[in-house]
Amino acid sequence: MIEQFKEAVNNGLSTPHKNLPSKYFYDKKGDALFVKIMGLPEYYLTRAEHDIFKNQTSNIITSLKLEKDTYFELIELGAGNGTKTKELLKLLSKEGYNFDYLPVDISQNALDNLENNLKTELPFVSVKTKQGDYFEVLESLRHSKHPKVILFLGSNIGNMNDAIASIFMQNLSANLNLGDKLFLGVDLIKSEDIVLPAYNDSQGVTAAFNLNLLDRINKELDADFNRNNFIHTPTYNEKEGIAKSYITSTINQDVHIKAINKTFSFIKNEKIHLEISRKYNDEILNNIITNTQFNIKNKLSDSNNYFANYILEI
Ligand code: AVI
Repeated sequence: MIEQFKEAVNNGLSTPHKNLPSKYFYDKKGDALFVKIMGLPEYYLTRAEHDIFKNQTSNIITSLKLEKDTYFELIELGAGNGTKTKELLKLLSKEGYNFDYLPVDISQNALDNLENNLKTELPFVSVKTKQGDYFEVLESLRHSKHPKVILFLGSNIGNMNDAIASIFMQNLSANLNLGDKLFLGVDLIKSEDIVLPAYNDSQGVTAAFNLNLLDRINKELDADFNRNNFIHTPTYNEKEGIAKSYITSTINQDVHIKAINKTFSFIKNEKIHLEISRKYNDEILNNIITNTQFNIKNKLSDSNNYFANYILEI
């Protein structure tokens, strides 16, 4: 784990266009800051998807063509705290559907918390947590011939560029069988005045979330980044529908990373690219699934039409 982190930091800071992968945002502090982001007034994504789960729950069940007497596995990739999914679990359980809920996460701790919470809140739902990498878990489930519904929510696919997203969808598709479904949450392309503030909130939580990566490098790789010498400078290109997070060096400076045994120089105004948050429409999703067995079957949107959950079927 630490070796991979070291390599990613070294590679990312050794290229002319410096970058650091956003997957490393999520240490303990980063997890807590992300929970805070999800509750920010400017961060509409979580609320919009929750709106769909809360107000269109029966619609979700109908669109997924679930049948009461056919057992299925409901598999959630990157389950988090399951707030949105609970709306669906509640109705499925109340109406007597025959299913197991399989939340998949890399963090056993996140899964334990979710399992305990569900035990008290929804005791009649059968929960089978699966710790591990998404594809390892899917591979292990592949041979069970039970129908599967995969949940991949929260616009998590948006943190992949289009090439990676398309490989991800090909892998996913290769691990599913005819009739299996994917319920995919994506943020929709919309104007800059709505998207940019979501990544540049007035309380500075997103800035802290991004700059926390420098603290993580300091802590885990014994570096001497001074986060006060960097500022959070996100962008959004409305035409392509891509938000990008950068941090910008405010001075000429050198940073030494002991674990890599290397000093990295930053000139004033030099940017480090951290994250991409891709926004979608039908055309972009269709391009991404070109080389897969998936077909788009349906789409549910929130009342503001900010966010969509697509139903894809193999
Ligand atoms: C997890 N992911 C979908 C978030 C997003 O909107 O791209 C991560 C995030 N970055 C800044 N704010 C939220």
